[in-house]
Amino acid sequence: MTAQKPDDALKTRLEKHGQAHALQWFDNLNADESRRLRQQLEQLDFDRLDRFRTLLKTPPTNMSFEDVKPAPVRRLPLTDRQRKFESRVTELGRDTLAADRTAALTVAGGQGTRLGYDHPKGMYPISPLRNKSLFGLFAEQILAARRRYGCRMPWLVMTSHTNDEETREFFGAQGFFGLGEETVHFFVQGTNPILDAEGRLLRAERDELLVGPDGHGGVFAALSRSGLLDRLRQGGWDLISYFQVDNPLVTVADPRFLGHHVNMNADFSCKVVPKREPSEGLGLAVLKTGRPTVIEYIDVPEKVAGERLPSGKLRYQFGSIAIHLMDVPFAERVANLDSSLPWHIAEKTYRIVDDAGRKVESPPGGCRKFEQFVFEALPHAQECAFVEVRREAEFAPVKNAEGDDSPATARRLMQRLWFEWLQKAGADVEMPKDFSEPLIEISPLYAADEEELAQKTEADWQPSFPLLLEP
Ligand code: UD2
Repeated sequence: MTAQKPDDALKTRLEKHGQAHALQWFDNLNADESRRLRQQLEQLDFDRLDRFRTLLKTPPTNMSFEDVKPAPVRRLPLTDRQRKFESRVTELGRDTLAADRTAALTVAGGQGTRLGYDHPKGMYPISPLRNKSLFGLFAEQILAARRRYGCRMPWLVMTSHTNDEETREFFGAQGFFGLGEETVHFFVQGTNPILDAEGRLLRAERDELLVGPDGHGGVFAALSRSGLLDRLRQGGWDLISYFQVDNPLVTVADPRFLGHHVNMNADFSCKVVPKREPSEGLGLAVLKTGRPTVIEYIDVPEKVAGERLPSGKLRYQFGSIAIHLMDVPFAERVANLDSSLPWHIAEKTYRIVDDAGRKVESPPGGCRKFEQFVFEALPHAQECAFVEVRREAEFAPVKNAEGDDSPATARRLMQRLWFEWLQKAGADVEMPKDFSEPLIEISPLYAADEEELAQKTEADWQPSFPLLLEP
């Protein structure tokens, strides 16, 4: 077989778009390799590539904060009157769940580099006693919601080119966690070429371009491309409960959040918590030129992030924990926008194949990855409910192998919450000081929240530990 070099049309395109160096990659390839590489180059979106190259040449501008104000937030209730209002809103959320309008969506396409786990992050065994995976815990919540509210709640799982196959195999091996295979829908997010600092294409292998997932903001295009937006519409689901794969404490079917979203006629909503310190890695909930917006923490100057009110509280207090509700028509609108969401550039290090065909490590931070963020769809929303939630009850991110935001901190937070539930249910237990030995686990199928646990618990119950509550 003769090697397939780029034809004249592709050659001209590569030269015109500053990628002539890719032509020399073909010099030492066999027929199969050159076909593979040629196909990838032919499928490139050269307009987008040009946009990336322009972005690399454009010096970053500091965002203006003159037109930025803290966002109005639906706060946790403190007074009886507020509590009454919250219960009415929560009731509305329960009705919404019972009306079978909601689908669950997990973004699980990230590369999980910081955790150092060599599989899709959702497979990570996180629960303290049963070692259930993140996916397994979400599945139990979805099953529990289906039973409680009598709804069908499909589950949409966004994967990426690197972890799609393994994710599907895992679900298969776990029997789809009893959810029914036909109710779980995988869809693969898009990829972008990863470039060097000068905007040149790079190779991961001799016959393979270096590409990376396009960020969780790729969810809109991927949902549309996969036909899932149409399926949701046809199935009568017009609301999406969106969450990240890295938070085992997320409440997938949260009536209070849904209630606020529906009550405000919002089309994209965000859960927020007060930031622990100005530098905490949470996007800031703000109004920019009067429009609800989340600004990623790295884009917020220290001075703004640290600004304090006379009370000592941060002026920009609320950060997004990346749990959203979005309307299906809103997702359709964003997927069909003429101009794309903004692109963010991350500086990364990868194993690459250099122009001479050798496998080498790129210069540290020498590769440029282009990503979109889901929350940057917010300015396209008509209305947004920023809803404050208790951090300890809803946010246990698993990002790093050790230290902060690690499996160890997440397990501690989960167990602390379950102990609180026990205490509120009247059980005679003290909060342990130390969770180095696993002590407790409550399956969402046994009790999905403290009220459900209270219904199943006798006052003065003296449980023994380790305590596993499952159906
Ligand atoms: C995200 C938010 C941050 C805060 C924090 C809470 C961004 C940019 N920042 O920070 O404001 O809310 O979460 O934990 O999002 N993912 C994909 N495809 C991709 C990239 C990511 O599916 O191409 C998924 C990934 O699998 C994970 C989630 O998105 O579930 C978050 O990704 P991350 O770890 O990059 O976000 P992080 O920690 O920088």
